[in-house]
Amino acid sequence: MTNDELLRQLYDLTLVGNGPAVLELTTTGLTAGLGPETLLYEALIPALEEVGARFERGDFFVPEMLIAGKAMAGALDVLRPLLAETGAESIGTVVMGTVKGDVHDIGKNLVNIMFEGAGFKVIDLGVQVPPERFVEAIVEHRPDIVGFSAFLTTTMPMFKANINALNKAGLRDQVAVMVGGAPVTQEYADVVGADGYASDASAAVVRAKELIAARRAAVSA
Ligand code: B1M
Repeated sequence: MTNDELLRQLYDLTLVGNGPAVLELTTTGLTAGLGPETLLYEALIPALEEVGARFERGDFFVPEMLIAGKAMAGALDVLRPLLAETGAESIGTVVMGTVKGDVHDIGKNLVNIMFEGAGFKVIDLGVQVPPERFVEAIVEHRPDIVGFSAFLTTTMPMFKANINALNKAGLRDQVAVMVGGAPVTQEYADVVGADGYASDASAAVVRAKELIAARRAAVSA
């Protein structure tokens, strides 16, 4: 099988949510010398995008989305140590969570993996995280950044609710707020008063480093 055929098969099998075969093909791809990023960005993520498109058209329903998501999550478990390979000292701490009312976590987990790979310490609060839980975690861990993920237009307003909770707790100026998730835009991030936005996991690392550098420069000025 050529690499192109392998990627095509991985895409097709993720699309139909064949978890065991996705796992096997991910391992085969790595053995054949394909990089973890290639498997992610040229097969796994495009397959989930197509799942979303089919769901919107009414060709797929929630169970199909669920099994495709599970297949992708299984592959991520295999790719995680390779994507997060780093000997670097911690360059900052990030508290991350998917906002209240939202159970999507694949995108958040991928951002966490890339953060860890870049040398951040990540405290993952999981999904459906209420504002008060973010507040508690900030008090406990004193992170440089708190990251909110939202994947539904109906849960994006939780960004504002979370920021209000930080303001109320007197924590807003102690932490940089980053937001992201499929329906989120830079414009929306600006409207809710977030400090940073990124459209994908790699961009999230770049933006997080910029935010930390800016905060440290402000402190030492
Ligand atoms: Co849902 N779902 N889902 N779903 N699902 C979407 C998000 C949807 C776009 C599908 C569609 O209609 N095209 C749609 C939302 C529409 C909208 O609001 N605009 C949708 C819907 C409607 C729903 C339900 C309401 C369906 C229903 O029940 N009728 C329901 C909601 C449940 C809830 O949360 N309350 C639901 C449920 C589910 C499943 C549970 C079945 C499953 C989730 C499994 C899981 O996550 N464990 C699921 C799935 C799999 C999807 C799709 C198909 C794939 C999501 C995914 O993992 N993408 C999705 C369609 C799509 O996204 N195209 C869809 C791959 C992932 C790598 O990308 O999540 O964008 P992404 O993450 C990126 C960036 O967003 C960014 O970096 C990540 C990595 O590059 N990023 C950040 C993320 N967080 C960041 C934080 C940052 C910075 C960047 O800083 C802090």
